[in-house]
Amino acid sequence: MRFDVLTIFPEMFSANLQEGILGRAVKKGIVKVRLVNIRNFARGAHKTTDDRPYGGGDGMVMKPGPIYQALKSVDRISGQSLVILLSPQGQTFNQKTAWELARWEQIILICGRYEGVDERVRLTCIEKELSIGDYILSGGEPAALVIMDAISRLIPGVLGGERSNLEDSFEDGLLEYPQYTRPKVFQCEEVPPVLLSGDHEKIRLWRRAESLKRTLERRPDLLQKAQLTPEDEVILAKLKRESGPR
Ligand code: 4FV
Repeated sequence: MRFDVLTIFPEMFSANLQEGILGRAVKKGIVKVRLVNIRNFARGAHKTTDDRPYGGGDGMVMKPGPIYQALKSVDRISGQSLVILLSPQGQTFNQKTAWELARWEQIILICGRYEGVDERVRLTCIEKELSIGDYILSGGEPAALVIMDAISRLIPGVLGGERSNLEDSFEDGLLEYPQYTRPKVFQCEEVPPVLLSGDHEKIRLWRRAESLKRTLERRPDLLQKAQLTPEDEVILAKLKRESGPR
């Protein structure tokens, strides 16, 4: 997977591309990241990348030219690359989108700043628009990092032997079950005995019930979309009986 990131703050990515799972994937060459500084494509002595909005109003808008030229500088893998603008007006990013995007060879991410980008950037450059959530960031860079991290975990070889992403939250549409590690007792709180039993079937059932319980309590909206087995339906019915009318 190759990410090309168009930004006026390339240095905001350095640490994330050296540390953790994403950093290791970059070191292993499984994930390639190219940072393109939009300011290098700005004209004038001050290389301005923003200007005042036509029609008045607060704040500044990113100029279309430097973004357009920066994008033209990227060598695209034909038929295998997708240009994405990060903005609050985009489709909300989730695990399903991450799987869809992980199938591309090259993802080009455009990070807005200020009040956003000139609308003609959308008309001339953008193939997809994504939002990481209904809140306003000061720039698209944090959103680009979120998306690069979530997609990279799905690339074969990125998650070492220590785990697979198949048990992650949302993989099967449910929230993940509670996790425990040593010590057996912490702050007078004991690890659930079933997890110490060595009975893998009992452990599987307990974890599934905990996932369903947590999802029912915290994100009942997810249950509508989740792929539930007949066994899940039995557990869920029991949970609903126990928790009483909502
Ligand atoms: C955002 C989001 C976001 C809006 C104006 C950057 C900011 C500024 N991007 N998901 N939420 N972007 O708030 O992706 O340009």
